[in-house]
Amino acid sequence: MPIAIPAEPFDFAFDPARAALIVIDMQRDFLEPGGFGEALGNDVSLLAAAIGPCRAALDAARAAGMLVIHTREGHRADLSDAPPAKVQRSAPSRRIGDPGPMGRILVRGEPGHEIVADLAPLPGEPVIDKPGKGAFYATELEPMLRHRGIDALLIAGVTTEVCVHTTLREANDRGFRCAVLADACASYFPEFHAMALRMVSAQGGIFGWVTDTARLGAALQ
Ligand code: TIU
Repeated sequence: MPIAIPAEPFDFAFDPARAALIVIDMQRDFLEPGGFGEALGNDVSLLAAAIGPCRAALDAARAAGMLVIHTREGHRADLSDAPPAKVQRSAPSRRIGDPGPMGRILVRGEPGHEIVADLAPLPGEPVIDKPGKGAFYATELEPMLRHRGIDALLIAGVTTEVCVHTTLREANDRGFRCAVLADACASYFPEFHAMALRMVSAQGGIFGWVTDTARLGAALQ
């Protein structure tokens, strides 16, 4: 049954049976000290605010029987899928692949690459490992959504202006209708978070809709 969630710039209508919640990169590497985010010079504590709302979104989506997909940014141990230009620009303190307190930075299989414990995927929930900022680039995400008849996405995670926005833009160009859950996203730059959200819903919803976990939870009950 289609439902409508209050959102900006206007109600976001979707059928939960044809929608997915995508939780982007809620990994220790971005949220905890000693990982990729801190190596880039960021205060990682700024991202903690998104954990509770992500959990609320997961609880609501799971209870409604919606498809839930998690993503992780990271690279093969030999860095063969890491563009040199990306590795070179990751060097303020430690580079991608360098050893750190949570293992090698942004490398698959290392402790830092894991999703934070509160948001751990449940058995059967797909986890997309992606080498880029967008979740569609060089991954199986698009066929996974098409095969299940998904046409609407609810997007949460970090960071708002980097991996959330890149994924949203990729999804929008592929014809998916997307709503960003504002409180379930966060940035190392609060002003970027605010402006990234405004960019989504401006111009009549140029990239999609903006809503929040309270409005999602109420609509799914
Ligand atoms: N640096 C930053 O803001 N973000 C990333 O590098 N990746 C994600 O957003 N996941």
